[in-house]
Amino acid sequence: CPASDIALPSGANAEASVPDWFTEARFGMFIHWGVYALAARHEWVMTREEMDAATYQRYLDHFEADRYDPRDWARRAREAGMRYVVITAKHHDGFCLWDSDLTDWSVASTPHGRDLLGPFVEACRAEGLRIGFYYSLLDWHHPDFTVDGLHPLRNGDVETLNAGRDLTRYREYLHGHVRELLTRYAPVSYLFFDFSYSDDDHKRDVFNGKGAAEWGSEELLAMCRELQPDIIVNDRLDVPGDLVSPEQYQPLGPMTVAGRPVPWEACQTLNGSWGYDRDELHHKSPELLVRMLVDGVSNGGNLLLNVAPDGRGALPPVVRDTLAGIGEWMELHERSVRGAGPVTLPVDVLGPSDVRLTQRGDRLYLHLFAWPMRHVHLGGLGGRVAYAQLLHDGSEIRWTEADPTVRAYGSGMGGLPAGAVTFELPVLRP
Ligand code: FHN
Repeated sequence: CPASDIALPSGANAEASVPDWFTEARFGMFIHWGVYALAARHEWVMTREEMDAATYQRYLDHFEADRYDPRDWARRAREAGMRYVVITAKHHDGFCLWDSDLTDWSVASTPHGRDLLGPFVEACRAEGLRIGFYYSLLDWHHPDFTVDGLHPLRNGDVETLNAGRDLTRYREYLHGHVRELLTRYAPVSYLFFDFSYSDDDHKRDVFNGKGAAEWGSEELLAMCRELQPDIIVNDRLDVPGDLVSPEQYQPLGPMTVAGRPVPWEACQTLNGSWGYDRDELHHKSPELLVRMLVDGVSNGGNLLLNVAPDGRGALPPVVRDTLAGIGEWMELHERSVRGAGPVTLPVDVLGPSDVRLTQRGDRLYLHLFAWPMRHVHLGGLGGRVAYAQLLHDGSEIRWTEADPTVRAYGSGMGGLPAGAVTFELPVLRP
């Protein structure tokens, strides 16, 4: 697939790199959870319905999280094949899942009352998962965060509201929060900042947008690296980060900056909503999600798949079933994505387009998205293919140099887990 060279976005740089654990993992869990789960209609409910703090307070007053079980979340993430987890420590509403020293707008001021991040981190580490925090740069509750075009109070008397607000104080709060997260819950492997909106005049003019200057991004990034030298920071601080972070789309090819492949991670929802939405019924199938994972790996990217626990802290049944479905495929096909990436061998696929190739070492993986079987001819490999088999059951696929076409017939292919049918082709070194 042609590399999709991208203009240098604010958060990507030609020197972007990530530690091996990230590309080895290839698959992570995103968790959007906060008091907005009680509203059960959107994580932006505070601003979409222009709620002031007094109105939004009802969600804090009823946040019991009595079914919160991070060990269940962590176990299901691992069984689905995920190897890192990124949770919304603070979203745009400013509500903190931990008992911060810097604000009372946190879980400490709810009926639940206890730190949520500590048990979460402990449960994830017990499952061998890397820890990531999502932290919103926006804060629609903080008294020094200036009212802009996205703020819940944007239609009020903005000039009067902003008269007493001092972004310098907010910047100190923001940096203090990140320091709390990186010290209280160390080691933290990944920080997902979200989001800057100043990279064009429209965003500045319409939204009175905010970016690196308002966040103090250079200084913030330096502090993160001082506290956690190996941490991954995404590209939404409005300064170069360690990876590119496509939002709900799959790049058409390897992402390159100045012609050099850069690490990237697509974040995707299960159903179009990041936060718990009681009425959102259109969930992506395990089959589609497996294909998104394979598609991303074939282009050198990770998939960060979002789940949204409900207002009591439970994963909804459809989420549990979807994760289990992905896990069934991963159990049989894990080595075709874990630590795998784009094909470097000089192979070309002659046949249907619903095919992806991944490679790990000297093993080539041919993923067929459409079933029943297709004939797929892999040109350019010739006699270098030592053997060919179906990955899920190790059954041989007859392969000859004279006829390097993958064929598998038979009704015996029933009962395969949803997703891609994958062939493994050990390739002798060139
Ligand atoms: O506004 C947020 C949104 O709620 C969600 O957190 C996503 C996740 O990447 N980020 C922003 C939208 O791009």
